[in-house]
Amino acid sequence: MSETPGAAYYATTPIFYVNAAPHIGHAYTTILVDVITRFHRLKGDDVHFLTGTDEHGEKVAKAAAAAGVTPQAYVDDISGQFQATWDRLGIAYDGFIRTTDPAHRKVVQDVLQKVYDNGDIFYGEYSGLYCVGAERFVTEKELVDGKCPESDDPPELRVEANYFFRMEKYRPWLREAIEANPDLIRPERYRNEVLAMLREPIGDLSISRPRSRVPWGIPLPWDDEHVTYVWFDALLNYWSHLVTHGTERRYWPATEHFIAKDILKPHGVFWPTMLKAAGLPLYQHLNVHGYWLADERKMSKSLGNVVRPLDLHEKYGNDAFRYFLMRDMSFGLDASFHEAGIAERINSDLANDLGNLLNRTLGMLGRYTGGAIPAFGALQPADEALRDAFLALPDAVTELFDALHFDRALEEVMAAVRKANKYVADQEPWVLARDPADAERLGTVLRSVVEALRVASVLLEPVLPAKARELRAQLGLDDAPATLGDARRWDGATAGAATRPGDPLFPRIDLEALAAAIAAPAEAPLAHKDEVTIDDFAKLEFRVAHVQHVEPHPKADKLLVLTIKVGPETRTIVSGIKQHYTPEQLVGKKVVIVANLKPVKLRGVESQGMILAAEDAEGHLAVTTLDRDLADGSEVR
Ligand code: ME8
Repeated sequence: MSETPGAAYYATTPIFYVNAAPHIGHAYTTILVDVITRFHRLKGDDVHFLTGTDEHGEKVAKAAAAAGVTPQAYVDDISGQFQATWDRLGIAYDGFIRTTDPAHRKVVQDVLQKVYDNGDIFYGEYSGLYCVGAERFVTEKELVDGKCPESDDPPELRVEANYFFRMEKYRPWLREAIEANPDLIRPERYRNEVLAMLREPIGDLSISRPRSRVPWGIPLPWDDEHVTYVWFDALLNYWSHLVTHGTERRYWPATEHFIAKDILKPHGVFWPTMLKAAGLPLYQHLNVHGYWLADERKMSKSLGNVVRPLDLHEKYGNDAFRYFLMRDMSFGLDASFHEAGIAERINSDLANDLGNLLNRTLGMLGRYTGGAIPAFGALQPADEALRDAFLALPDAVTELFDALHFDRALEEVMAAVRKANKYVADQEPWVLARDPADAERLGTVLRSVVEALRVASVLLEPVLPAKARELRAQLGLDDAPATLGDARRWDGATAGAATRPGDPLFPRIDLEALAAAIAAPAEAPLAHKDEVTIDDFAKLEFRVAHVQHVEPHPKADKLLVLTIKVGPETRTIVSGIKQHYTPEQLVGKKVVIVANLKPVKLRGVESQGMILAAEDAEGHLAVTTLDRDLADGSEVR
């Protein structure tokens, strides 16, 4: 157990591909790192939490082409969606890296040059099976039914002249390093998988792509006809971020990488050999978790079975959603995602056990002490047993967190909370309250429960950051940031302080109504407007307009100013679509406008018409375009 104050703790998520919006798989790793970094902050460690987006590569270039926008506009948009999602979910990251940042590109080029100068990069020809979904060459042996195990896509045969990194040369060293360091890759099954990969030649790693075929990437510093292979670029994010901020000595190699098993090979084989060749020490741990499955298959955008984190956050509340993710997956193993499971978990652990203990305690304090926290009297064996159960938790939880058993750590805390509920039932404060001679005893019992709730709230705070503080606020405890030391004392509350009861922390979810809603999602009826006649409709003039130029409104955050051509006319339209489109995405589009709307000034700029756009219930927006090219100015009827 490391409880040295100020120990460096650098934790990373993968940097996610920006070829689609985040789903709960991405949210899980990110929330997990948020939980563990909050726990290390509680311990007083010197924590740094990095996440970000992986923006180069063929996969992203293809996705941009399919969306009909430039790669840069595309990556700006999706990277923004990742950041916005993490912000909405309250993820307390310290750094968000984008591989298109010039500072990152420079570090990648510096490392490449160093490895090249050392003679570990050569030019050669290669033929092999390449999977664009996984962005790597795969071996025949890895294929499952002819498909890549990671992406479920069939790979394509490629013959190409490229630069290669002498990865095979480092295989014996890596095997020894993993063997000498039993928990470098954990849990053990993944360590064994990597050792199995290293039993046979791993080959050299092609680290470039001809710019003529893949223009979207970081040019090699010595040959700009080639760009850097996306994994060589991406893995270096963990290092480049520190170099850019001058914190590499502070945080490297106190590095904890968190990934799912899909990207074990790049992190367990490519990355350590790259570090070695660059003269850098190995990371501390590679922590590998399993998959969230939907209908027994990996949740992934290509399978179309994704669940969006923001939907669950909205529906169940952020802390409850986090609790479910951490409680219902055993680190390293796969877990099935069922929405009903979230509700059951919330009802049993959070509403019944924890919420109920808080509510009945607040109720009794209100009735018996006028809402004041009582002082302890002499402790009886039952009080001591409760105290000992709670004061054993900080060590138990630390040990389980250090071993990545988040589910078991939460179960330990909840088991203690259930003991506290039983303690209340056994001590019967409502009986003690009847006789003034038992006033001191009543105080001791209620105070013991207050301390139990307080200690539980500190240990749950990494998982329930908002609700743990709310719990303490309702108990009238001061709101200074908690430390692990607060969970090691049984006298943290102040006698006489006033409680501040509020709404239930975790309202119970009606499981029957939920089951019915999941079985048949009720679609709300459309709210129609009053009927109009054909003559009313004929008063409106719609026309095709060609977007020429777009710029942000000088005075408003959400508005864009578009210059459009409508036949012989050029007009200005101000539109509130800035959160949904970049200027590059709009220029060149043919859109439909209302052409006879009376001009209005919007924050000082005159708008001569309106663009038609659709918006769904979740606030996604799409402007109306034509499915065939027509001259601008054409009338739409
Ligand atoms: O691989 N269950 O990015 P990526 C659990 N850019 N976790 C899941 C998951 C699921 N069903 N699906 C995705 C890449 N994840 C590279 C990484 S790092 C230098 C470059 C999570 O967008 C999990 O963390 O495909 C997994 O490792 C990651 O998303 C893959 O994200």
